[in-house]
Amino acid sequence: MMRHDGRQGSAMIDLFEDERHCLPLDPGAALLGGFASGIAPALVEAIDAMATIAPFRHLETPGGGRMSVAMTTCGELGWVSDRSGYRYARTDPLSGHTWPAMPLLLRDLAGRAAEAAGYPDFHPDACLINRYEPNARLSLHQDRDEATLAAPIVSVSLGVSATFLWGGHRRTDRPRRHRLHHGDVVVWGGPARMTFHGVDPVPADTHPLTGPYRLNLTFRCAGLRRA
Ligand code: MD3
Ligand code: FE
Repeated sequence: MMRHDGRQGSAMIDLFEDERHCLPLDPGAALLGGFASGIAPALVEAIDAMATIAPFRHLETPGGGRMSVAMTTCGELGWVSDRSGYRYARTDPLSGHTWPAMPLLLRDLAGRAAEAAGYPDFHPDACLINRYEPNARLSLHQDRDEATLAAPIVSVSLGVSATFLWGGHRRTDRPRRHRLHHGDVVVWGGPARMTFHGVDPVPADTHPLTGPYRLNLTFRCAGLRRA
């Protein structure tokens, strides 16, 4: 298990024992290379099924633009936007119904990844699903609308590879870049939770499971949980 107190010791050695599979990106953040590869076909199938209930849509930005990334959600809370701003909502504004439930396969993956990165007891209530068509991008931002910033965010990449950017705690901190591939999982928590991050325009390419798309799942604790 990873530790996030920055202290040197034998636990820090453990963290490097399989560097290909658990690479610390920053204190609190870890890349689990290929962690989801084995279940990727089932994940893509689950996403397709959920998208028939809550279709992918290009959200409107508060400035009146249209996001190049198409999104949908599963879980109790979904991500919505309009001219008044972004927020989490219990129902899909397109249907008026609750979002599709988060399948056990997804919940279990998120819990196992968080645990492997040093965050046991991760119980997300929202899974945002991003779909990148060729040239779609996500500009540098922080994820700050979750009520529980103590919990990490777990991200799963599927399909076409993309270049992920992450900087520091200020927008102006020069971002570093790392290529994320099909099956890669990244966990961001603790001191890394408020890192500015984004995705460079996704290249025109095809993947056997997703065709022209890159899919990304982000698991979050968005709401205040009741005891
Ligand atoms: C670092 N998604 O949905 S995932 C998003 O690949 C989002 O679709 C990107 O940023 C994507 O908000 C990046 C990696 C990620 C997610 C959340 C983070 C990195 C993060 C939160 C804090 C710091
Ligand atoms: Fe984000």
